[in-house]
Amino acid sequence: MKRTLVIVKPDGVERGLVGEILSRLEQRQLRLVAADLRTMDVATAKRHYAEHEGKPFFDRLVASITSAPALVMVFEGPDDTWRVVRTMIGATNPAEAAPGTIRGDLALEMDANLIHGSDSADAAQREIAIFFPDLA
Ligand code: IDP
Ligand code: MG
Repeated sequence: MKRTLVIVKPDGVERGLVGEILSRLEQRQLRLVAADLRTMDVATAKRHYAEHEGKPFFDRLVASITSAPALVMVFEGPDDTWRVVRTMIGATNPAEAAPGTIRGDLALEMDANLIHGSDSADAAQREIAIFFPDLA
């Protein structure tokens, strides 16, 4: 799987970090193949985060990702591009994310960790199909 889904979440868009995040991914030589600034509806957010349904943070997560525009993108690179992007994003909890990663350099809180990246080849395929059915 050479493609992966990346979302600059509403907190990243609000903070004006779209340029910084895009720039890091592009400088890594990942290629932007689709992008859409959209306010996600609740049904789409629940579908996207289906694996987390029932967890204590689920409702807050859905509320947050649907609260304002997010930049939904597809990036393309070598095999397992999802893994390259995940490494660049850093740990889910920004307080524990390594320096040099997007979260480790730009975020501090779990509820405002800026960015989503698919966490497997299957997830990449599934998530791209949700947001960009024409690419699937
Ligand atoms: P990921 O974004 O690094 O893939 P996931 O475990 O898939 O992390 O969780 C999705 C999102 O849900 C996280 O990015 C974060 O915003 C939120 N989240 C995950 N775990 C927690 C938690 O324990 N408390 C609060 N929010 C969480
Ligand atoms: Mg995840």
